[in-house]
Amino acid sequence: MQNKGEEFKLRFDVFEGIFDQVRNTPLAIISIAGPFRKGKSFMLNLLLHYLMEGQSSDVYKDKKAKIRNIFNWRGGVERTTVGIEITNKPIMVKDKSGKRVAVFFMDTQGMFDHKTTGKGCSAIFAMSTLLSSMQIYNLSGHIQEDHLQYLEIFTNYARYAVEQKQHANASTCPFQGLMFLLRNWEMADYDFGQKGGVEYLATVMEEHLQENVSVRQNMSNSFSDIGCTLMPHPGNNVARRKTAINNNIELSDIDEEFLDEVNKLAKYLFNQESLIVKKLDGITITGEGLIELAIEYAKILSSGEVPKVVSMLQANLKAQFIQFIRQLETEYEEFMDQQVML
Ligand SMILES: Nc1nc2c(ncn2[C@@H]2O[C@H](COP(=O)(O)OP(=O)(O)OP(=O)(O)O)[C@@H](O)[C@H]2O)c(=O)[nH]1
Ligand SMILES: [Mg+2]
Repeated sequence: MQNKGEEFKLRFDVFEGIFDQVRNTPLAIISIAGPFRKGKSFMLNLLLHYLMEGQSSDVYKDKKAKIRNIFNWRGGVERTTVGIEITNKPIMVKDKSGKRVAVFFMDTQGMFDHKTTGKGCSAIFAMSTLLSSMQIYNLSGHIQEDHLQYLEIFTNYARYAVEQKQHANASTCPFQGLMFLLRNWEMADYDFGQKGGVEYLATVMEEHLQENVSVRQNMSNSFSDIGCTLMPHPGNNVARRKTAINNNIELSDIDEEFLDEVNKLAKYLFNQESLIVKKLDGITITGEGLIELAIEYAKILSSGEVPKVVSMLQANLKAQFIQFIRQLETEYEEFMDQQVML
């Protein structure tokens, strides 16, 4: 998907060419999204390394091994990834029942990059959520309430597209995996990895303030499998690198502790037991199905009818206004019921 100002255009020829190779094969599509300049592309390259080097626990042990720059990454403040990029060749893994599944990776333009509008950010997040089986929400530090509020706005954008196509069934979540990936985790009260992440996420989800409840409900109603992983800092050889684009990095440049957690995350994402295969309404989607979905969704998201998200402040004001009107309606109905009973 290419970025033309705030408009995003699906390069249909490229998309079809990629998924035509796996027309009848189930898919696992790993997407990463979140604020710009937070190591998204770098992480995808490390996860790809796991699959390309044979999926063993030793893939991060050969310190001289270079990490391929499949997705461009670099240091500095300027945004790097633009639009949505997808790997053009499938990597085959097996699901629980031993069936072949084609894995693809999807990198996205970082949000809030000074050059993209609210609508543009929403379209990217929505499209990558719609097409993936696992959306990694990449954030630095801990989860703040505004991270969840943005997630709700962007997810609603994606839900809108699904609902337009009547793919949403009230009893099922339209989307599958959502993994909060918290980079540079420093808080000593939760351990790195998924165990600490899930415990920490449980405390975040516990919020009972009325204003914050709907954000959490919306998340649980949208994604069927929500997880969280706490990542250590990768070390200054990575973080302070003033790389030119495409400069190779060796495993020896990356902190051991960080690589251990990447290894665990990769195992979780691609292991037969926990692999999430792309489904919609409970039906497995193959390459052919994904091509059709992409065309439909691209049409909906680029049509003028999509609700316009200008800024979170405006969206919040609108949500509060709707809440206020609903409250008035309830009060009015209660009042009328009492009048009838009198
Ligand atoms: N502190 C820190 N830096 C990281 C981490 N992972 C990668 N980096 C560095 O962050 C910088 C940006 O990495 P990218 O992978 O290009 O980040 P991105 O999120 O894809 O950036 P955009 O495409 O511009 O949104 C690079 O210098 C990386 O070396 C991390 O976990 N912590
Ligand atoms: Mg990037």
